[in-house]
Amino acid sequence: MSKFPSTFLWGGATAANQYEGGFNEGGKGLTMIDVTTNGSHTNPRKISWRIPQTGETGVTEMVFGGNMVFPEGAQPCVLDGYYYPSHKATDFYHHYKEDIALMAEMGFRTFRMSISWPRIFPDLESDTPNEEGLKFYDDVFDELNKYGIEPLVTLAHFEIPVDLVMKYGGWQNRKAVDLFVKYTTTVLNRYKGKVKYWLTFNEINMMEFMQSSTIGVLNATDESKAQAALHQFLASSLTVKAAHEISSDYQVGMMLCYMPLYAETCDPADQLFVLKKAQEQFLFYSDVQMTGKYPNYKLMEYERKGISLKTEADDFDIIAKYPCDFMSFSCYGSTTFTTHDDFVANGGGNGIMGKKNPYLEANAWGWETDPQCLRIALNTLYDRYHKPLFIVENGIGWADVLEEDNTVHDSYRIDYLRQNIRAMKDAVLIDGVPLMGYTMWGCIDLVSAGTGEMKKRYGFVYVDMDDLGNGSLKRYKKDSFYWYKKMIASDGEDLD
Ligand code: BGP
Repeated sequence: MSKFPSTFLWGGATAANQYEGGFNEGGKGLTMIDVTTNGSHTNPRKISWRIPQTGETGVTEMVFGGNMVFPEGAQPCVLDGYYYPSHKATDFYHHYKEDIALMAEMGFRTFRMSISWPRIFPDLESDTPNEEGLKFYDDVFDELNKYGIEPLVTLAHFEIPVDLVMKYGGWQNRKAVDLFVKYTTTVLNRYKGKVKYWLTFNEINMMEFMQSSTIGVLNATDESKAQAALHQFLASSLTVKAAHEISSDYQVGMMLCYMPLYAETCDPADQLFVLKKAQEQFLFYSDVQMTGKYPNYKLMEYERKGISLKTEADDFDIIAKYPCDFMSFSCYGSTTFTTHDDFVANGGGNGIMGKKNPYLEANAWGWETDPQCLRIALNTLYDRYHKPLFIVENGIGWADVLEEDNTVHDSYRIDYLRQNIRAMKDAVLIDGVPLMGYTMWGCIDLVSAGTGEMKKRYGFVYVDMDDLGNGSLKRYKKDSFYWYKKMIASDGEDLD
């Protein structure tokens, strides 16, 4: 047998904050990404702010793996003179019909997208959702259903409302749980019959590396991160509960940023280091969301650090009773660590920085591609949780070139996909891992989350737009478009 089952959900993935645009249309409220400027591989994105009392304005760098310090009283806001890529993004808001037709042409069976929370509740406190926002997603789901494409909907993908951050201090405040569950219950009720698959928090563990757009805790500490994590676990479990009550068709997944971690040497110290890293920054989040239980290693860590979680009586029961139905994850490559003196974090990757792996190649942003990462990831995660898996992000960013005849020859992307899908196939057809589907990240070109650039492109479809938002927004099919279409039509058999 060399084919995937015909029910396998092939598709592509996007997120509102990088793709949707229309940031001030249809009554949408502001998110933290809407006040985040563009940047590059070497120049970090920045969050702009104003101090209302003094009128002083400025920007603070978004630092991966570190905290951001804002001046006293600073309020994130949009300022003149800066470029904010999310405002237009690649304008799914006005192009959804054209884009969905392109997805259908490739044979997509699923499309991962996110709902922007402040498009539904621009006023977080209100009990009345924004009908125009609800209607937009109704139209999108109807369009997908017209082609038999199953929506896979992320409820929170870096679309954190500015009000949540400024009024409540983000997810460290328990109030975030109620506000979020009000929003998720609203959309779960509204889209019953149109959507089956939901994801709660995109890359929930990304709060380890980047806090402003995930938990909205500016200047986070270990304690506030721990509290925010508890609140997101609770909100996720309450969403699972609501989903199951609303429709027996609903399946709710968690979403982890995952990558195999390698020890550089067979020195036991390196091996232990990698094991602890994997627990602390990755598997803790899936351990809780998939098993419903806080692992001992984390509880002991909290004790050592003097962190005591503020909880209410039923919190741990709720988390235990409503774990996620399936596990989804992103995986772009792997990361290598060593404890040896010469360790330098010179290898790039999604959030976590390790050491360059001499066996692997990297793209222009330093992200190493690893032809075996999906097979290793799928086996590791299935061995740990024994629940169905879904790969909801995988792909390669590249500075694609649109030729004069409007073609894009992205053979590097085809090579990447061929290798990655082959490894995924081995995990499914040789190792027997139950996998629901595969959605390639950024199927239509969109803005990079890390750098805010357009030139770090992932798509099967090129969108004419540059790093400063200039361009016609016209769509062009790349060579990989035809490759993916052929591959899906053969149920993954034809990888040539
Ligand atoms: C993941 C995010 C996505 C996406 C992707 C690629 O962490 O979930 O939103 O952006 O990484 O990263 P980048 O856009 O920085 O290349």
